[in-house]
Amino acid sequence: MKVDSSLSGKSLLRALAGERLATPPIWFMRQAGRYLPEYRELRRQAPNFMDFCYAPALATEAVMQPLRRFPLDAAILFSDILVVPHALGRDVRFIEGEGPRLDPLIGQASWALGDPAKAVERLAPVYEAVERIKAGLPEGVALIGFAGSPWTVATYMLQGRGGDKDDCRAAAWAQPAQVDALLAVLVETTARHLQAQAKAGAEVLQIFESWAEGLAEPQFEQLVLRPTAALIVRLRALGVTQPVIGFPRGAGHHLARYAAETGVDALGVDTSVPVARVRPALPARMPLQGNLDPQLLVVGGDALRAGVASVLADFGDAPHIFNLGHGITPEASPEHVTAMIAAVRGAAT
Ligand code: 1CP
Repeated sequence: MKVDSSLSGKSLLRALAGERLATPPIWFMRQAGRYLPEYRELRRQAPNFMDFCYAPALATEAVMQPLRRFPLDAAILFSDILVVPHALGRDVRFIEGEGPRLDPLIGQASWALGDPAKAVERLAPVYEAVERIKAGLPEGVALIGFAGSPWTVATYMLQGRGGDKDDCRAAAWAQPAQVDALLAVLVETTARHLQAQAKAGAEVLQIFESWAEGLAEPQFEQLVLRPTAALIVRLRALGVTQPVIGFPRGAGHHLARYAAETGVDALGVDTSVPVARVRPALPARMPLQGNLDPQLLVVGGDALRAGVASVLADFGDAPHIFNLGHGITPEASPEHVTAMIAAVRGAAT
């Protein structure tokens, strides 16, 4: 990791370099999205969500929308984790009100995928969006690139949709070598995808391991720890120096192993993690990101202010990046986001 805080006034980069700031940098997962009326309006310009993701001008505008409303310290690329399977030749569709649909690999004789280098060529519009966003960012705002982890992306490819991961775990128990081969292709493609985002201007990279939950330890090792560690080794071999935030949602008792064994530079923690109690088991001074319950942005008021205070107290004197414990929901109110940011900044120590 190469983060020299003296070279940058960006608070996110300073926190990732290990500084504990009086006011933590603030951004939040899914900060561009459906809770914003201007996003819903913009989204109508490309009814097919994948087309929206591949339109650099639309993706750039989606990133800028929350920055106009809120004094945030970071922007995240507008894209989706499922552009990777799409670029590898899988059919990816989004059904209104239901979510993504892919042709499931489970049940197919061959799991052959396209070539990682070619896949990344197909993702050129994503990197063009990164360049445009970077050029238009307000001063002090850091740009985060992202990808899904190999396992999380594999779950959508295996079962063709979201929902519980029972079939995916069964496939991994039944056909471990075939699942390993799938994960290896995703490691290579994802490393190149993140490298290209870094080259185009992303200053931080986040890996979304949204489906770390419910895994027995041997499967956590096979499906999460080993592929993530391989991904980060590969990224560094490709010359990528940007800090990496890992977000293993639902990792539970495996969280400390994830922090210690994958090579991530910072750890995103979900809402269920009692940070003060878990912290002694984590690498000393590892920057932590999280973890306000997104439902508090639906509720607002005193509950929201108390929730912010409780998160700030819980993270104590660790280098902290304020965030939600998962993505903001479409039901959240933008006014509550303003109140959340005011509460974080007002509580500066
Ligand atoms: O109609 C729409 O506008 C589609 C809604 C939407 C949006 C706004 C989807 C479909 N993806 C996105 C953008 C997105 N996805 C971003 C950039 C926006 C931002 O953060 O500001 C990011 C980082 C993601 C990442 C993503 N996509 C994850 C990991 C984060 C998480 O929430 O756990 C996952 C699991 C996906 C898959 C996906 N894409 C979209 C949906 C509804 C889903 C979840 C499907 C499911 O239920 O499992």
